Amino acid sequence: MFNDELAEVFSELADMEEIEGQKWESIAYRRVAMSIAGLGEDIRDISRRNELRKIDGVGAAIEKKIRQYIEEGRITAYDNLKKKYPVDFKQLRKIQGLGAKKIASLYVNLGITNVSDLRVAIESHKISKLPGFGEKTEMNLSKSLEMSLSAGPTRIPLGEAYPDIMELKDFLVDSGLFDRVTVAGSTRRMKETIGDVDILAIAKDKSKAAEVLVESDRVSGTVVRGESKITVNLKIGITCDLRLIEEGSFGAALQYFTGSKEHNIHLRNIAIASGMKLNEYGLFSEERQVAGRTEEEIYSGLGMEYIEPELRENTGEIEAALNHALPDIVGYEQIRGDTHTHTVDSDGSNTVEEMMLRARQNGLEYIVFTNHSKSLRVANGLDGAGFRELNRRIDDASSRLDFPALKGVELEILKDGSLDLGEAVLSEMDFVLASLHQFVTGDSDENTGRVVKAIQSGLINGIAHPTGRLIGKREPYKLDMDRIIAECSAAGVCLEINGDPFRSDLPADIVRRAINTGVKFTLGSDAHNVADLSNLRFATAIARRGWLGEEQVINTLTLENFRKALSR
Ligand code: DGT
Ligand code: CA
Ligand code: CA
Ligand code: ZN
Repeated sequence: MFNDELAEVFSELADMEEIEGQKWESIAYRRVAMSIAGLGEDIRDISRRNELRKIDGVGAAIEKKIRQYIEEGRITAYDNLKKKYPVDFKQLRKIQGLGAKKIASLYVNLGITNVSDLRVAIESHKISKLPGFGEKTEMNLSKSLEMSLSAGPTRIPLGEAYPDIMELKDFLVDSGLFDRVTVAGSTRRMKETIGDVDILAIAKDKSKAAEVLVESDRVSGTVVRGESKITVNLKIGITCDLRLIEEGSFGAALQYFTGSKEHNIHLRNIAIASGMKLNEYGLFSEERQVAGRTEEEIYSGLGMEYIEPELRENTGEIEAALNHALPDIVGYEQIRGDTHTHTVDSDGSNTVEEMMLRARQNGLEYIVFTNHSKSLRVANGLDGAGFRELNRRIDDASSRLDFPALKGVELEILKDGSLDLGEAVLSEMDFVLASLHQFVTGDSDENTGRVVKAIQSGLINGIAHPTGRLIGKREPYKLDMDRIIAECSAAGVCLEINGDPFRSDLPADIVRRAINTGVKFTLGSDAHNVADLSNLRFATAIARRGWLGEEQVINTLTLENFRKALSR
């Protein structure tokens, strides 16, 4: 990782020296970039043995630069040139047909620093008018851009990145260099997947603050380091933008960089319609800033209610806020119990006791254990006798630890829609979630029929991860979700919102579709170990993004009322 990062710095140095007309420096840097990228060991170890000069292309001057990078994480010559060319070379170089010279010309003439600037310029046909480009080059660039974009930007499930993002934020806070650090963008909206991380901060000293981010061990290298925006690569495989903001416009910047883009565009049009102007620096009336310090000021300045970040997708929230009719969405701290958890007794890795202790630590008031049933062999599913034995241990642990634990099951829906365990043992369970894991076909009627039969059995409380999707791996099952929602509503069976980051199932748009049918929801982490009990937060985020109120979520109930709600 360190080698790649350093090699990239030398590649950019080569690009920039080429632009500067320093042909020999450029060739030398490119050669050394290649040899560093090809090293079989960490260059820092080579440096420790004092053997840098043995690397192909490394002379005294370059050795000095490598040492500076190892010791200070920067190279003076690079920083100086980067000030002149604040361009994302790495990203632009990937576009077929763009070399250093062309990238330089695009920057100098059109201010293009990254792929999205390039796209805008292509769409407005500015490229073809540049000397040395022409219409044919513009068309070719347009094609290569399409290609590189259709390879798909990498997005990762929020829950996969979340611990790293929180760690990064704490790192910045603990550095003492900032008066304020806030995560914005899709992470703040708690979107199921994120494309990059956006952090806003008020720095005590901008130049020091710009340096500190790369020191975090979550960071693998710098992409662009400017005056007030620093972009770095994170080890989890996406980039992070840190923007340094002035206090007087922090609220406006937070509003702007939280997005979504569609939400922002709609807000800006409302500002314009009332003779004002809205941007990342504030809300302005006749050039006078009327709001900017806080987000609340911005929304109230536009004559509307404050809108929670999770709702900011331009799907009706702005109209509702103008009418003071936003829903009162369920809060993260309102979830009292977790209704989907596994232990070592099927395919989990912690014991019932360990899971209970962590659930209590996380602030929960109860936990439901839902191990797999016998037909799910790969997950070591339990039969009736197995569950009876487990349930005795759950009762025993619950009274020993003085923490409420409910006996449940994640029950296989069999091929013909019947259930994997008999009525007798199910009647001893507090909570029954039914799941479709096996024999799923491409036939929607068949799949839906099995689920509906389970719903109508009168033996279950909820349908787990209803669509069956796995983000980045498996499309949702072919199912008639509207029929399933209607059947659940009629039978008093809950729909689960599963907080496993790769499931995020139901997705928020389907939750939103179901909110007025009377159906209830149950939120579960689907944790298979103690750490993943925190995934309940992501289930709650989906509920919020689906506009759910507290009263529509059964595990916001106190233990006593939750038990009452479970009568089957
Ligand atoms: P992501 O990163 O793809 O998961 O999604 P976001 O929403 O974090 O998008 P990102 O990182 O490109 O930009 C952060 C926010 O900045 C975005 O939510 C809204 C704002 N923003 C970015 N580009 C534009 C734009 O062209 N117009 C407006 N009005 N806002 C923008
Ligand atoms: Ca983002
Ligand atoms: Ca961003
Ligand atoms: Zn499960």
